[in-house]
Amino acid sequence: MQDVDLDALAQRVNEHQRKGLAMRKLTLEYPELTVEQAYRIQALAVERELAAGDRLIGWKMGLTSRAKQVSVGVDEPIYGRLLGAMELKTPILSVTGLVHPRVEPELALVLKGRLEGDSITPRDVWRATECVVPALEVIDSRYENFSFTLVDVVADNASSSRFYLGEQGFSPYHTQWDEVGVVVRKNGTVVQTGAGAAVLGHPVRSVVMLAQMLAREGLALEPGMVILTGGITEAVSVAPGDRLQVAFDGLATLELRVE
Ligand code: 0L1
Ligand code: MG
Repeated sequence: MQDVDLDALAQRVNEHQRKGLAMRKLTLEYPELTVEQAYRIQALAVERELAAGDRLIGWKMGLTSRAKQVSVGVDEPIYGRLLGAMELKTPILSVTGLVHPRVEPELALVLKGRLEGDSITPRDVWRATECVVPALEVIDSRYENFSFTLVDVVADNASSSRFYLGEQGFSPYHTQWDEVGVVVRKNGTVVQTGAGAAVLGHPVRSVVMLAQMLAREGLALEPGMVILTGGITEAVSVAPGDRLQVAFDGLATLELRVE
């Protein structure tokens, strides 16, 4: 087993996240890094932001679709941490400080109750949910060419970068979330389509799984937190000048301007 200074790696990841600089995969240098160590690097990198004044406001689940899992060669989703500074208050994305941003439509849950433990059920999730919100996640891998292993991407906070929550929240009982259809248009052309079922069969399962994964670390989902449940379609690359129009059938259409 290689001797690894996890704090030094967290500092490296954090600096690249802050500056929006691409870096080589950690696993090229440390091929024996484990997923557990990668989550530790993620936590240590985020702690640097918290020490600098940011706030943990939620969690994201990533690699929740079979297609994404296959592309990274894994069977299980991953999670990342959402910070206050990541939230776009208006649907305008500046690519300054980003490496190679991509946008994906998601359903976000805003919690009003606490979820803790490995025996959480979908019913527990709904009871603890204030509302469901159509959302856009901007992912941005800090690795060269958006290429990484599971360990690398976990260490890089599951490619977390920015997110935007639509203005209208919906009751958790408003509709069948697995059946919500989504159409993504880029500059007027349809580039992706999908349905809520792309997220582990039903987005609520993503939150159940997140609670289970966090329970292993002694962590819980707290009231007020935002949970990004996972991409409903493949992520779409964006560049300055692009306009995305993302229609969540029967709910809302979100428009994102990229600058
Ligand atoms: O939110 C996501 O599903 C992204 C997880 C990390 C993989 C990627 O960057 O594509
Ligand atoms: Mg995502």
